[in-house]
Amino acid sequence: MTAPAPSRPPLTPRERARRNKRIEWIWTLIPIVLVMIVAGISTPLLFNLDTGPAGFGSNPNMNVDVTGYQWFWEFHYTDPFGKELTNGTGQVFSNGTLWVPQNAIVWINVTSGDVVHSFNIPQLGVRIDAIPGRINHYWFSIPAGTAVGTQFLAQCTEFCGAGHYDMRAEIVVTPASPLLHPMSI
Ligand SMILES: [Cu+2]
Repeated sequence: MTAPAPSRPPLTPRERARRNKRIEWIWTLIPIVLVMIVAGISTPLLFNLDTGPAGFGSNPNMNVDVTGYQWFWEFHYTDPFGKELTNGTGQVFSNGTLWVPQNAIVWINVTSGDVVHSFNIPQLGVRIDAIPGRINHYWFSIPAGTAVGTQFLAQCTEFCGAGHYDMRAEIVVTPASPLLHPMSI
């Protein structure tokens, strides 16, 4: 018969408390540091949603009122001061096609004329609800290097009735222009 292996003497309450404290500090401080890193990265991006991307002031800006109807999208163009933009023939609205200059920051004010819709341009990362009686703001820009004439597809992503499947629009890239005449392609 062999003697049992000698076991370590049990920790005193004071030793146990000291060790617990060390691990408590470790698993408190590491998450705090991680949360601060995530917050530091994401906070400016959150503000960008409201103010536009950093350095956008050097680009021309345009506002587009986007209104969803059963079952089409209507676009109404203005400059940053509310002046209507036209193609020279007095046209300030377009249906089904949104003309966007290459270098513009496009601010969209999205609403609906009837039921709830949702304006979605998957390739540009745009998705925002169109709700009657409410205006939702968002912005997007055309990625650098995109050729004139490139088209992006927009579509309604909120089921809104029989014609929902065909409630699309094209975003067409026009030459960069400080004149902000988005329809004169
Ligand atoms: Cu719809």
